[in-house]
Amino acid sequence: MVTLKGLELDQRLSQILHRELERQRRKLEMIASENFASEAVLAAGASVFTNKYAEGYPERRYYGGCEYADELEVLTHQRVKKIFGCEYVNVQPHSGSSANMAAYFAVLKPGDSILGMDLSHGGHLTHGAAVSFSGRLFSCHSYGVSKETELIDYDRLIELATTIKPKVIVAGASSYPRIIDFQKFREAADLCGAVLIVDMAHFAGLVAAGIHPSPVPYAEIVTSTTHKTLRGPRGGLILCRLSQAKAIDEQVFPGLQGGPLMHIVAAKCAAMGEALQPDFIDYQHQTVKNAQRLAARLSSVGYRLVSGGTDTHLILVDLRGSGLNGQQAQTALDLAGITANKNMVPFEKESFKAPSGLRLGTAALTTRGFKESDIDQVSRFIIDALDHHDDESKLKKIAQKVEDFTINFPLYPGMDS
Ligand code: DSN
Repeated sequence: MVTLKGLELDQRLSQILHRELERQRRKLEMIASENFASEAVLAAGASVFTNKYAEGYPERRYYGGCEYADELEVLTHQRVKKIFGCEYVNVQPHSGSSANMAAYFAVLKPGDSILGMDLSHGGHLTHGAAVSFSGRLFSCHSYGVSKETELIDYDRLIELATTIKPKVIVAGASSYPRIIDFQKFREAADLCGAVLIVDMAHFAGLVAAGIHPSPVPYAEIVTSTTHKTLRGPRGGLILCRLSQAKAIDEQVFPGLQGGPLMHIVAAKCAAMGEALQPDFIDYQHQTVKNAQRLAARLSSVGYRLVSGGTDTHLILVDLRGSGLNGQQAQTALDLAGITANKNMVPFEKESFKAPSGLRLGTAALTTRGFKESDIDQVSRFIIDALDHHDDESKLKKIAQKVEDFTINFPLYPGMDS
């Protein structure tokens, strides 16, 4: 049982925490946007900064008693700037969505136009999807990938930029497995005088390790989450040029948020400290090698991968023609102890509730120490589960094998009581 001091008498909550820990330990976590934060990151996030109001910014607070909050926020700034080489950073956004909202509000008025990546081609809800605040407040247009290569169609991007003349172009994606060419985005933005915003949430860890090109030299504003490949707490960041700093700060607070979550800033600080260590670079390289191994193994038995493979931490399997859709695949994998998510694939006509794709990522498994040979075994589990997607008893047997295998990779050993 997980023992958290003070929770001894709260049996119901303790049990939920315990079951979630065991779920994470015993299953294969392959959601491309998830990872396992270190115990240090978890400890900082559960620290006494939970108690502190610190509206404002270092040395410009609206509350007393902020001397250590100031020290913490400044240290976090220093670490982020060292990692990404940016001129300015705001570490207060509660999430990637709120980071994107603040970035838009800093440079746009309601009704202004945005050119972002189509959700079904790999973009994110906040890049202009009709159901998100972005699509509701702004006039949104989208670019996508080429039908032939499934890589971003940069010629079409430039064509759209020159005809639509958006105020903002957004680069970045949630299910695009390839490196993004920021120089091309800069060219498109310069052609129409747009501000370039890059949302690097998925690949921020790869950028930190120098595996993916950095958007910082190209974009006026770069947003990110801190919990994906960056392996920190759930939260957001905004990097920007000094010329945007005032507008960004004003939009985060008081524009969108009140008090920052200083305990989460502490956890971001811990994660950034880890990202500055040499083994973080090894970790990111291994994550990509593992994704490429997974891609090779699934391709070798006939699964079609969008764009043919990956340069990053994720792959997107196109299940059309395989006899099952993304929802069926997700359910079968879940029963087999493998956690992943259904996803749209470019140009598909299916509903987003039962799309044709399956997105798989290797960031979390790599944190647990998985190497390529372990990914070979993971691939066999996935193939076996998809082959037997309608055989519940077989899927349960696979789940037992998954657990026997996965439990050998320690996760939070210090949490055992
Ligand atoms: N929802 C996240 C993902 O899974 O990619 C992006 O914010």
